[in-house]
Amino acid sequence: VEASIPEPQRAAWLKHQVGGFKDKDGFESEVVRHVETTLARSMFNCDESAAYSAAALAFRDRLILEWNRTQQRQTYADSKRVYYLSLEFLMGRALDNAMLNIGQKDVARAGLAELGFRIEDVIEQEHDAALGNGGLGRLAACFLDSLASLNYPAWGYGLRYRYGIFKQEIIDGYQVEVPDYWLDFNPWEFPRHDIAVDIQFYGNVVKSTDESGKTIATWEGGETVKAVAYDMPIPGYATSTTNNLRLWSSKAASGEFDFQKFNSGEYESSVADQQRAETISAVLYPNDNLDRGKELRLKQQYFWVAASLYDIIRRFKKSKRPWEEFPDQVAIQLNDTHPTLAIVELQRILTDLEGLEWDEAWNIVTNTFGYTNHTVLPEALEKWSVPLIQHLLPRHLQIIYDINLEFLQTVERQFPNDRDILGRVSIIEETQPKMIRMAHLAIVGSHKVNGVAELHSDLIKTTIFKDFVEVFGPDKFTNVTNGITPRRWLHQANPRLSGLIAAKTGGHEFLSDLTLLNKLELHVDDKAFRKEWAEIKYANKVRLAKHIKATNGVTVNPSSLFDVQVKRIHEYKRQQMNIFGAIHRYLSLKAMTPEERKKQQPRVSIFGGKAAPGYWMAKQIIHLINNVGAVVNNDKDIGDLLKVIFIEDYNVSKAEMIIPASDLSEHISTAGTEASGTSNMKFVLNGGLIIGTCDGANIEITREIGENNIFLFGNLAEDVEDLRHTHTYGKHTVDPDLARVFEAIESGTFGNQEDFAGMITAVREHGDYYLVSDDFRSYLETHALVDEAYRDQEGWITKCITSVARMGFFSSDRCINEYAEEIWNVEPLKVDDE
Ligand code: 4GP
Repeated sequence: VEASIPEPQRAAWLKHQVGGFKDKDGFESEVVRHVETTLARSMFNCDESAAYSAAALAFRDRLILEWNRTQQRQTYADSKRVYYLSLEFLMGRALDNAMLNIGQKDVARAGLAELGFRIEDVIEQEHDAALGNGGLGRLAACFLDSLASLNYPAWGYGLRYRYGIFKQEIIDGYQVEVPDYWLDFNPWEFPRHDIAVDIQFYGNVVKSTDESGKTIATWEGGETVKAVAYDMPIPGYATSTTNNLRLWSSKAASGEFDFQKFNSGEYESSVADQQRAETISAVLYPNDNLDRGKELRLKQQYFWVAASLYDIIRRFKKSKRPWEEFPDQVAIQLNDTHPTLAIVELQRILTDLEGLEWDEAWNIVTNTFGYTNHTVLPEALEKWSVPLIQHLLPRHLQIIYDINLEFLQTVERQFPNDRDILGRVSIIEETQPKMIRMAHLAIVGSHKVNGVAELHSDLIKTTIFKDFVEVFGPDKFTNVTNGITPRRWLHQANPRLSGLIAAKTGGHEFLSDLTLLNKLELHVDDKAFRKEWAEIKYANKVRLAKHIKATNGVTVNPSSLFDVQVKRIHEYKRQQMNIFGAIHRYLSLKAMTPEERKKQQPRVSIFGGKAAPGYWMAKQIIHLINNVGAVVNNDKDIGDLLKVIFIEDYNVSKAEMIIPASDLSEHISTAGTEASGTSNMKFVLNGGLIIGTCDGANIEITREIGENNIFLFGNLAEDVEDLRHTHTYGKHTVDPDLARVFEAIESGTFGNQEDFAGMITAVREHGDYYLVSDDFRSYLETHALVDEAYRDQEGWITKCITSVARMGFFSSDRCINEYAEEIWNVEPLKVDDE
């Protein structure tokens, strides 16, 4: 049915076109209108939460108009689009971001004040959209911001989880998980009940031959679930481009089957079917850097990928182009291997449903996809068991086998005398049961594979994907170093610093071209500038200290050195080494005379982060941090010299408060394990220094800012394997300082020693896989250097300003432009701003 309004009636549409508010008055009247109509309240019953809802709705209305115009413009231009497929989008709050990106925060501040509200309190009402675990999900959110800000025609595709990452509560020092039901009121999403796709599962494959003798495979039977689209507008910064994030929600497909059940009185089972369908998009799996092959997770992956491809193809077909032009119109980026089934699904659609020949189809597929790898940790590399795929997606399994056969035949021709390489590169792992190696499938089905920082991209080429470099040649593998959006991570999180930088660099242009930060270096000796710089850092620390007082009940001195490690809790990220270091500091302070103590640099050791609910060791680490805090923070001998704080429920909006308040942040993973890290970039951009290992993006940060401005320590990635080998087969003695820390824990200083036995055994008896003992000495020595450097406040401020000035490279805008040029081959769509 033609839904477009005929020409004669369009005048009426144009006459009544909605504009969205233009100024403070317009904003206020929108807020009042939403309070009084949409929310059915009034000035006699409008609290901060209602004010938030109404303000959000006023901004949403504006965004959706820009969103519509952007989509019309992109459809008209009919140029190539990018689709970013990610199972995680860790978006955080949207209101502040929308106000800043469209340049209306001052209008909103003034308008809300006239209506009786403080804008900061209103912003605080919003529930984080926490549809992700950590780095991978937050990267996807930064990418969406950059794609829109740079005017790329781009869509994100993900799942609309009813429950995002759990809320963390700390009870008696232990992590307790509480469900995060975030959809109570979400003004930022638009349900598109008209955009629904039926997704098939299970069933079986029937083969037949057509007149020409060609084999036809038909996937029959099984069950069907409906995918319904929910759209979230993504406003670009200082541009009218507003892109789309489309999230799929699962619903029962209303079919005769359910209806019959219902009619025959089987109410319960008809409801059960519905619940089973809705379960697919119910929860985000709470694992970071870990794969746990659960059937429901595989269902999520196929459900999301199939719905997204259906949508992408529908859009492509509107242009009536031949299939061979698909890769000229569509670039699909696979954020990790989670969406790898899209490769198989597209091949299935093209061959089984559209009737293309295998090779023709495969050519289209491989030219469409790009794959980003985010980790080399073996426990994070996805594998799905063949029987499970056979059961859930029988036709896809056949196609995977066909892809593998074709692939292995070419490898065999290439390396006729090397039998072993076939087993190593095969998509199928010959274990019991057989497993599908998703990374291998992603590599074979994509035209580019990238890592996320230089070291990481080198490592994937020389370790986990070495054989594929031999097979495909080195050009298929590339690096795109991660970046962060300076809009959220500087302008929004640290408005005063952003304002000061604007004053010194000639306006806020640096937010669109972060390399302009280099102008700051001219002012590094400017006294007034340095003073204000220091005042801003202090004010940010005061704000964090207030939060700590309110939530932990501990008074921390904002003049102390704030030493922060906030990220998912993981043995490879080595929070255990950090807390062992804090214990060592405590023991040293205790052993000092009061005179000696006076000479020490006061510190606040701040931790935050979630442990996956099933990750026992990570939970032990949280417990130890809290127990150490309970002892140290109440020790009269110690006072302000050391405080140990665990901030509950670390998330994006807490990060926006914590990061600007840090003096020193810890990025101390075992060398070679952290693919990039992105919070390292956020901390430096906010005028904090880093203590870190030669790992991930720390290396490139050092190159950019200079090695005098970072505290590096520890063993290098190239030595890790040998060290591990010595631990296992040679002599392994625990560092004496670390041994003293263990003694204190084992003597019960921090509560029941049995609670922490696992952490100690891992180092002392189980080979110290993460090299905590090997790096402990240089870690402590480097912390001593930090203390010394911090005592020279002027020198410290110089380091901070210089570092910020040199951070231009780490904008996600740079990163997205690299993807666009090297991988996607897409151009921005110019916007003539009215
Ligand atoms: C993370 C990596 O651990 C982190 O180093 C990187 O910065 C981030 O991806 C974005 O590229 N990986 C994951 C994961 O979150 O689950 O593999």
